[in-house]
Formats: sequence, structure tokens, C-alpha cells
Amino acid sequence: YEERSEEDDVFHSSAALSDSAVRFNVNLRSGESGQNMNFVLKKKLRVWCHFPDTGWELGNVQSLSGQLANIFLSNGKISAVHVERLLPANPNILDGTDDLIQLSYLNEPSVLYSLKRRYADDMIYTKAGPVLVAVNPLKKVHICGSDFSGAYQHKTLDGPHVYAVADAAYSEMMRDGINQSVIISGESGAGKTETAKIAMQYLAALGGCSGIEQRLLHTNPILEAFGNAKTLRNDNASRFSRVVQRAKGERSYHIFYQLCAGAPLVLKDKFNLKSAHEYEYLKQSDCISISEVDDAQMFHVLMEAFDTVRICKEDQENAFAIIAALLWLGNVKFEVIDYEKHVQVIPDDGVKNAAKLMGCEVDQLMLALSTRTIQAGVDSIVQRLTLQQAMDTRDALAKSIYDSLFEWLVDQINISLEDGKRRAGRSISILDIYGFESFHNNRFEQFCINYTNERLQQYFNRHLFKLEQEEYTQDGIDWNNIDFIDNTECLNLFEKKPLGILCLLDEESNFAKATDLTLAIKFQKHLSSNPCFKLGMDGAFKILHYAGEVVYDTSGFLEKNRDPLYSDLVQLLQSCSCQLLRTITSHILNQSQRSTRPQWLNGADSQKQSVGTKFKAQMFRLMQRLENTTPHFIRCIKPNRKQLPGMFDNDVVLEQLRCCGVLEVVKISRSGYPTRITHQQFAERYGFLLLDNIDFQDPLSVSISILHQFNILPQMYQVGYTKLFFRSGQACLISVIY
Ligand code: AD9
Ligand code: MG
Repeated sequence: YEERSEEDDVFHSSAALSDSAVRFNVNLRSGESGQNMNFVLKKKLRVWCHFPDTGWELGNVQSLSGQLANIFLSNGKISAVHVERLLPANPNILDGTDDLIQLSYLNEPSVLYSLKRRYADDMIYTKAGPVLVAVNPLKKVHICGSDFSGAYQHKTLDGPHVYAVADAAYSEMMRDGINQSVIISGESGAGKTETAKIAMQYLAALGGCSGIEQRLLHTNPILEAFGNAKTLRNDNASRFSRVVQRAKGERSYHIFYQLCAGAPLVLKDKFNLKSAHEYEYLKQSDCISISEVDDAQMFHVLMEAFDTVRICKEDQENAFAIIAALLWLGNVKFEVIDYEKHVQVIPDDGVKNAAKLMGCEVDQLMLALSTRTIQAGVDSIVQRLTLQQAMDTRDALAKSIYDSLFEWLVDQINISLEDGKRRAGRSISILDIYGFESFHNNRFEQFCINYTNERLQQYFNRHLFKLEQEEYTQDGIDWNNIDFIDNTECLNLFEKKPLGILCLLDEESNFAKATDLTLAIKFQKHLSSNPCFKLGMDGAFKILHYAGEVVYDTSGFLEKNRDPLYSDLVQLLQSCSCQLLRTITSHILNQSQRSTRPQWLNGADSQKQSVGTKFKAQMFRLMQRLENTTPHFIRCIKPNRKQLPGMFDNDVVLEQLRCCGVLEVVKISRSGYPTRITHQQFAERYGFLLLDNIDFQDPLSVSISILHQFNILPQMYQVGYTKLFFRSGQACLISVIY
């Protein structure tokens, strides 16, 4: 820090109450993002003081004495604080500003304070330059509905809102003829799915009430019943792969409980349906109900949605029958029959009801679940399964059927929405995915979820930091790069060939004798040099994600990645009399005929791509789709970890703001040049306004002359090699010139 020399005396005396000022160049590292802040510290200045125990507190400078400042805190106390623990606060007039780029001082406490102030008044949306920040209210707030959407549509309201984002996407699509996307990100429970629904409501309202829009909205209860589940972080989490197993206190997909609770008597009789407590797949995690959620009522909502979306009654009933079959499948038990722990299926209600609902003979199902046929040349050998193998086989069958059912449902919804017409044209995509998760115990599911979030963060960084700054430097304008947390290294850890986690996992999955331990050893051997990887205890490993460190337990990784479905089962599925089951699983047969799997898995086994590889391919397709759109970003923030309304936990919020680089986004948009136009276009559009009748040859000179003629302040633009770059807000300046 640098003191003004002529005022030395004043500072070093105890004469604290001077009006003098001192310029500080504070580099305060609070957590991840260091904050260089150049400001003049003087009496009465509103400042943020950092206390190690309580965090940031607001106060006013009362006096200065050397490196210490006496601060009159907002709680009435006076405290002597080292100058390095101070940051300038914004004048009250900026309290609750709706765009963070307005803040005179951009630092973490100021951003946090702004969000908190607004949140206290139920203003959950705030702009951070081009990004909309949405803090989850965890209660009903009256800022949505037709009055509000109408007001945004007619531009009588224009404050930050999901409606404004959806409206911008729509207008840009119409204006530029380019596909748009609304990309919603945030941790699990941060409010992505609710936000996506609000965006959909707005777009549906724009389209009117002519049918398809309403049908589109009704797809939500269906997708949520089959795609969402209660987790420890969110009662309605968008999740996957949890049909057969999950952590204590979590639930499987809502549909299972809804069916048990709400199915009409006819269906209950037909499926021999019991209460959810009686099914192993449901009761194993000690959580059957969700407080304040009535599963029976939700089942009725679901049936109504099915009707609205025009899924026919027969398909609905067949889908429910498959759900019931899965519940019974989970109750299939085995008994060990020899010293080698080979098993046979116990012929009880479980297997009988499952077979009946699937439409196959009980004996057939019993055989398929307890044996495997191996092809050895022209001969086939039937091998009995061990207990573990048999249970894995049963679970793989259940997962595979559920997965197929979900895909089929999505297809049906799409077919219904198409109304028999192929709708080609421009589109707005809304992306809502499962959010970043870190539990005490993290497994393959969390690994996949967090990998997805890492990819999405990369997309966010690329668009808001990389591409933006690259364009400045390429066009040769003055620009000091703004740092952001680049997660390329972490993505490399996952995706690098041949030594990234996904490749190594596939390689190990191909060895018959591989175990969780050999996998952990392989990781250690090849990944230790990556700074985002650390080996943990007992086969666990740590990944340093953009959103924090997560410890993963390798147990089950290999099995879940292979997810094998033996051909005995594929054939069984194809011979079932349940038509829907045959339809939805036919793709599994096709896959198994096409694929090339290693020798040891060959023979009669179904040969699918590994789960990790399939997942990565889906991720790449998704990114490719997004690349062809103009993105609009919404960052959802969780105000606390307890899912409680009205509780704004500074640390929890700050951590999320840091991880996703909100402060840096604001910095870039404040000092950056969001509006740009090529010299060519600018000259063509505005050249005729030039008073001097000089016959300029090059568009660059024309552009500069126009700017000079209209006295545009030099700090408002920069002239690049190919384009003019304007500061934020200068788009209107261009139209004023016009
Ligand atoms: V996950 O990654 O799918 O686990 P999301 O999707 O981010 O997660 P979700 O939208 O499901 O979270 O929100 C969690 C809960 O917060 C909801 O069930 C609501 O109870 C609550 N929530 C979220 N957004 C709003 C809102 N705009 N208004 C009221 C909300 N409540
Ligand atoms: Mg969700």
C-alpha cells in the first residue's frame, strides 16, 4: 500500500480524525479469487471489513492510524481493523441495484450484499451483465403468472427475470433467424428445473393457448414423474440410474411411489399392486414419502398430463404395467444350491408377478435370471450364476427396462407434440440438467453428473470469457485479460485419450479379472500427474472440480460402467407377450448385434457400449447442438444447504458465486465491448451521414470519421482491425446516430 507522502504526519500521529485520505492498493485474497482493489481510504468512507469469524461487515471509517482504521460498524460497535482487511462499499444509492455491472466497486462483499438485499425483498433475480442470477426463494414468490408474463411481453416491465431472458431469446431468434438456447446451471437444488418451467411458461404464453403450447407444459409432470426423485439435496431432483439402488434417505423415481399410492383399484388388482413398503427396490433406502407431497394426488396429475399430451390410455396402462413389473422384479429372491454359491430363483410372488406382467413364462424368467448361456464354437454351454451375478443380472434387467421405457416416453411426447407434422425451423432450446453433487459417499452416478456439470462450465467459460477475450486480442484492441478459473485441466482428466479416466475405466472394464482395487491402481499409475486428481484412501480418488473437491468411491464403477445385459435376457425380452416391452427394448437387441466387445464378453453376451462412453458421446452431441445456438445463461444459486426459505447463508452463496465466476463475468461485461460491428457494415450503414464529402477508400477510415463527427467519447469504443467495439449500452448510441 502506498501512502501520500505529504500527509504522512497526519497518519502516523494518533490524530485519527483527520479528513485526509490514503490510497490503498489492496490485494486481499479471500478464498479463491484475489481482489485487486484500488481505492482511496478516507474518513466516513463506507467500507466492508473482513473478520475471520463472522465474515464481511459493513461500516464507516471513523479514523485512520497507520495500518489500522477505526471502523464504526453497522451494529453500533467500533473496531480497529487492519487496512488490508478493508474493501470499499458502494454508496447506499446502489443498494439493491438490479444489474451488478452498475456497482461502482466490484468486490465479493458488494456483490453478495446486493443479492442479499434483493433476496430479502423477494427480488430473486439480478443481472450479472449478460448472465441472469436466480437465487432460489424456496417458497412461493409472486413474480410469475400471466400478469407478469404479459407485462414482459408488452415491455411494460423490463427488470431482471426469467421472462426477460426467454423474451430476449425469442426476439433474437425472430430478428436474426438463429436458433437460441437458454442454459440453466447451478448445484443440485438450486432451482434449475423450476426456472426451466418458468421459461417454458413464458414461451408457451407467447405462442398463445392454441393447444400445442399447453401440451408442452403438461409434459412436465410426466418427465418429472419418470425422471425425478428425492435426493438428500433436493426433494424433486432431476436424476438418473437409481432404480435398483441409492443412498439412505433418498427415493427412486416418483412414478413408483405414485403408482403404488394412486393407481385406481382396477389397476391395483390387475398388477397385484401392494403398498410401496412391500417392494425391495423402494424400501431399501428407508424413505418412502416426501413431506408435503401427496403421491396419490400426483398420480392423478400425471394421468391428466398423459391425457393432455395425448398418450393413449392403452399406452398409459402398459407403461404402468411395466413399472409394476419392475417393482416385482426387485422382489425376486435367490437361494444358494451348491458349494460354489450357484443359485436358483425362489418361485414366490416376486418372480410370478414379474413374469405375468412382462408376459413370459415363470420358468423362463427364473432360468434367465439364474443362468447364462455361453457360446463356445458351435456348442453352447449353460452356466449357473452365483448369488452376486444373479442379483446383478436382475438389477441390470430392471435398469435396462426402465431406461428403455423413459426413452420411449420421450419419443411418444415428441411424436404427440409434432401433431403429425415435421416441425423444421428455428428453435429455442432450454437446457436443464442434474446439478453438481457432493455427498459423503460419491459413486459412479455422481461421477457422471459432475462430469456433465464440468462440461457445461467449460461451455460457460468459453462463451463468456475465452471467445470474448480472444476476439479482442485478435482484433488488436487494448485489453487486459481478466482471469477466470479455467477447467480445461479437469476435463482433460476425464476425456483425454488414452489416459483419461473414461478411457482407463473402459480399458479396465474389458478385463474379466479387474476389480475396484486394480482400477484404483490404474488410476494412480496414470493420473497422478494431473493437478485435478488425487488418490484417496481405500480405492477412493479425489477430483478437484470447478465447484469443489469431491471424493469418489471406486466400488461399483466397473460394474456400472459395463452394465452388461446377457443375451439370454435380451432374447427373453423379445419373446414376451407384452407388446410395449418388446417395442421399447428392441433397440437393445440391435445394439447387441452391432457392437464389438472384447473376447471374454463375447459369445452369447449382449455387447453394448460402456455407460461412460455412451455418456461422453451424449455430452458431445449436446455441446455440438448448443454450439449452433446463441446462448442465454441463467445461474441458479442455492441460498442455504438446508432447503429453508428466508435464509441467506453468505458462505454458501459466495462459494457458488466464486465457482461459477459471477464476479469475473461482471468485470468482463463492465470493461468489455459487448456490441461490435464490422467496419464494412458500419460504413455501409452510416457512411451517408458524413458531412465531409471525402471519398474514403476504406471502411475503417469511414468508421473513424463517423465516430469523430458525432463526438463519440473515445472511452466508449475501440477500433479493431476488422471491427468497431462498443461498450455496454452503446448499442442505443448507434441507433441515435442513425
Ligand atoms: V437438481 O440438480 O435437478 O437436483 P434443481 O433442478 O436445480 O436441482 P429444483 O428446480 O428442483 O432444483 O428446485 C428445488 C426446489 O426449490 C423446488 O422443488 C422448489 O421447492 C424450490 N424452488 C426452486 N425454484 C423456485 C422458485 N422459482 N420458486 C419457488 C422454488 N420455489
Ligand atoms: Mg432439476
